[in-house]
Amino acid sequence: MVVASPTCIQNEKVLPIDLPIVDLSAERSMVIKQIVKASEEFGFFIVINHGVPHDTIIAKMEEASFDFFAQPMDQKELAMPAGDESFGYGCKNIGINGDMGEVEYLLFNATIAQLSKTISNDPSNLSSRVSAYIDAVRKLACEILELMAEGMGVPDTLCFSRFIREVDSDSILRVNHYPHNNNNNNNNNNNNNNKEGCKDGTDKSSSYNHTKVGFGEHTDPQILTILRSNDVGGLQISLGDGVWSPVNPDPSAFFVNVGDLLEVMTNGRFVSVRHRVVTNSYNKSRMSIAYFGAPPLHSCIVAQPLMVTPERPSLFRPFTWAEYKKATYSLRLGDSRIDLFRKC
Ligand code: GA4
Repeated sequence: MVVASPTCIQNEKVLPIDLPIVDLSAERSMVIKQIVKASEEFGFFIVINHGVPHDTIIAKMEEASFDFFAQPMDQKELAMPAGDESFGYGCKNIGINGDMGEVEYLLFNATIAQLSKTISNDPSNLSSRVSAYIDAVRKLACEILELMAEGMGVPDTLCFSRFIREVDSDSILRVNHYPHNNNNNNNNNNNNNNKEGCKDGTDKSSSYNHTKVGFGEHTDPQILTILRSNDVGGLQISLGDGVWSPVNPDPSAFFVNVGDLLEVMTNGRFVSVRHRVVTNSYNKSRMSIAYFGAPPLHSCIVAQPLMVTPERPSLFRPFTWAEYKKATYSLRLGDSRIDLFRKC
């Protein structure tokens, strides 16, 4: 439901709307209906009463992440990717094709065995907190994917979640730290005591004094994303035609994005949501943690047979996740990858 008229930010329309909220503790058949409706309409919904423990999992992960980003740059740089690796610390550069954002981040391979390699200097025991966090959000992602399959009437309700349950699933965890946008740099957030900018020749204190893109618009290539942030906003989802809806921050909730692969597996019934993060005018950093549930590299991605009918023939050609991932990394952040796999 529309609650406000559009306002212009950087020549684009921002239209706050009520985004779907799903209470996972509510009656099952209602939860299923809400999830399916939201995935078809927006490819996005907010999950509350999700069962992931706050104190032992979420708060510990967030605390260790803030500790990591608060370190001096030379310490953070020890976690920069080596060689062909893409996991580890990054600052402003997103991907390998020149995309930039007002963000620093940590990327983890969500395969447990890989975690300890990412961070060698790990004073706050970040790696073990990451493992516990991944375990919890993977379970949540599986639960949601199984509810989705049930809601679509698919007899094999594990048809989507099976991919991310595999031990060699190519899932990723990303921790994004968006330094705040105010220019007096008074650091009233204790967790943001890193005064050193990224080593790209820019001065962070002067480059953060007006709204900028924190993480440019894109869809997530994987199956499902489970995102959580602190109480600082910035996330916006696309409503189409250049209109964006801000997502109110809610640290007690998870934000769920349908990814490209789920759009393909539902033969276009669920939509992969375009989203972005803009820098905020809060006097505090935004910290978001995103789990991207992906299949193993060799998995063949094809629409569920039930979703292909004479009236709705299959929209995409079959492909492997490895093929899709290769296409993803050959393109810019905002490019549409899914279109490359559409049947003519
Ligand atoms: C967007 C979603 C995830 O953050 C990510 C990103 C990845 C990266 O940062 O390395 C990509 C981007 C994301 C899609 C297009 C390519 C690859 C940056 C980029 C320009 C980790 C992912 O899987 O795809």
